[in-house]
Amino acid sequence: MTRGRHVLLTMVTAAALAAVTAAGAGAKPPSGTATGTGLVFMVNPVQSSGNESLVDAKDSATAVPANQYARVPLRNLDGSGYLRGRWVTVESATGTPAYSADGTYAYNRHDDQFEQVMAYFWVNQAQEYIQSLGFGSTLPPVVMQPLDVKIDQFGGDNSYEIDKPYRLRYGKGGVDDAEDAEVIVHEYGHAVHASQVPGFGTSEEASSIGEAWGDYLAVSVGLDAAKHYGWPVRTPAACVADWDSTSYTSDVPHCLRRLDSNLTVADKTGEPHHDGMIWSRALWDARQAYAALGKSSRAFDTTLIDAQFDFAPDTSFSAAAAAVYAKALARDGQAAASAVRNAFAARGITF
Ligand SMILES: [Ca+2]
Ligand SMILES: [Ca+2]
Ligand SMILES: [Ca+2]
Ligand SMILES: [Zn+2]
Repeated sequence: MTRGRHVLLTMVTAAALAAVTAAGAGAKPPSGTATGTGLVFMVNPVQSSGNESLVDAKDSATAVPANQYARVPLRNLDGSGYLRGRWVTVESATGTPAYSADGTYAYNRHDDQFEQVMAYFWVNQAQEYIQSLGFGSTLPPVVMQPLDVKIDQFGGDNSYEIDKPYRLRYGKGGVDDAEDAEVIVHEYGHAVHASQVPGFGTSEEASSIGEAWGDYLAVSVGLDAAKHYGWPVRTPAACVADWDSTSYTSDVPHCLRRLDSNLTVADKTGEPHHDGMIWSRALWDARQAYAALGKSSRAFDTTLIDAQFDFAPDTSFSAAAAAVYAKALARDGQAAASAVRNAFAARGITF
């Protein structure tokens, strides 16, 4: 099911991140800062249409109906005409870089520039979501720097984050990875952890938490955007990468992974993408439990991200769960904290 995806992941070095963060801190936006518009998928076209029969058809423009694109604002552009801005800088090793003198970036999926627009919009969206929770204002910043994003025709069906230079790379195997916002934001999730805890992910359980968090953030940012823009969600909310996974899954609904598996620690295999589904299910359950208590998913996400600052680079599930519990208790009260404890306990994670 995981097909080796993201196995090339390594982490940002603390020094590299600190250097870029310091350079970006306090810098004023350039005078040409502008909001453009672009066409993007509404997370992904399987999720927005509910049509599990959509196929890549060799990147054909007509494989996805025109009504599965949405016109969105592209915020925080630097005014250069390229997809460069405060929170993301798009590079492409495939095709001409998107350029617009009037801020309009309307491409279809067959155009190399479409993935560039997707990457710009969704990385910016993820950073804006995290900031909307208070990170970078009332809470410490998370990433908060222009991230280099490269769209790369390197053949495999894989995307990853690398540390020299600090950037995200999206491959073009099967459905182009950057045609699915859940793949884009999953990778951004690794940058989040690297920003919060330099070197995060040195134990198998920490790596699993990294994969789980990427999946969870991808779904959470996508659902938040869908709510904000009024986009339909016609596949199970817990399904990750509904569109990218059509290239390599036969079961319907197509999902790279899900947040609602029944895995527990008894099912561990030692493979982080697999074992991450233990952790992501606990996050998903805690999110629902917050809702049952009248607390928002934003409240849970704030608590979760804040707790992640306290994770050791080589954390165990147990120690990380205890950190989430402590943060929930401090921020949201005993009932919320107990719900968090129960969600982890149901996965066999106790502390
Ligand atoms: Ca494409
Ligand atoms: Ca792909
Ligand atoms: Ca999805
Ligand atoms: Zn990953």
